Amino acid sequence: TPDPRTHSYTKYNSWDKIQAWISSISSSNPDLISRQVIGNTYEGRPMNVLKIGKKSSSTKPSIFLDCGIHAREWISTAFCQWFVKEALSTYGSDSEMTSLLNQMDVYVLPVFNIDGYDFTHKSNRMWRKTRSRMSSTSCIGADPNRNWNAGWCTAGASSNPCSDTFCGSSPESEIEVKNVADFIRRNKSSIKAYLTIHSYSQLLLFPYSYTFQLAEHHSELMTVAEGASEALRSLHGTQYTSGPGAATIYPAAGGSDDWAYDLGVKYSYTFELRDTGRYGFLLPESQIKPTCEETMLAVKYITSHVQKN
Ligand code: ING
Ligand code: ZN
Repeated sequence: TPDPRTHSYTKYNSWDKIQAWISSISSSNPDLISRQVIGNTYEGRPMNVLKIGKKSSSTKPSIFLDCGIHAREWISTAFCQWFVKEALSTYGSDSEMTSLLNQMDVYVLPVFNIDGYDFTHKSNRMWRKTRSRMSSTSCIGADPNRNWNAGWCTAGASSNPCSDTFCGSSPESEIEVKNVADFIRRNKSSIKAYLTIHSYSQLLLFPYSYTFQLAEHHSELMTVAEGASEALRSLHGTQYTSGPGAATIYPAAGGSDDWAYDLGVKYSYTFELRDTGRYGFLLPESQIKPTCEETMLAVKYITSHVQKN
């Protein structure tokens, strides 16, 4: 495996490069990273979760972070790589990161929808869904952010397999969703926060998206989101809007943050990173660094709050 120091964090890396990076970064940092395969994708690619934190004999409270649920949202996948790099390089010097990794573990899934991500590099840059096949149709894939068992397929989702928001044949029909849901269910007692990274629109969303009803912890979730957005804005002036998904972006059932919240993970957030539409999904590589830097501030704001609560 290549030296992880040669990995570029300011480029949109192919799945092959990210896979090699996952191997090399974990074997180079055995004291802070352990990795586990939580299952394979539809096309058979291994889904690796990196557990980042100081080793402990007992189970630590944890945070789950995923990137790349949607294939074309390349800035999202770039962020998970950036997060891992920053965690390793600032542990021991940055007091916030040191305390986070001493007290908690962060589970990072660098690319959720690997088959789709690979397809956006090789065939269709604007692909969103998984790459699963059904015998009943020639249309391919389901929307992995409409496939969770949270008001499944009741709003802002389609039962047409050819739609970009196809909810799938049943909740967790997509093996990638099933693998992650199983992992979160298995580690439910330790997981205090669920963070999922999408693009674009510059939003910090929280439950609910499947209903306009306010979440039980609405005011705390809103206060934390506003604090995180303010921290993000402090670096480059990038403005974010915070709020529940249904009222802030659009009603959409079957999303991962609503599912995690209803399972009992109180701090459940969906980030929609840069920009607001000038480049959209085609955000230039020159914006990877500033976007990841500002997003780190928001993520650290949330993790600090979770640590205290
Ligand atoms: N946006 C999200 C989507 O899946 C979302 C918005 C968030 C929906 C949370 C449901 C729950 O449509 C993007 N850009 O993917
Ligand atoms: Zn998305």
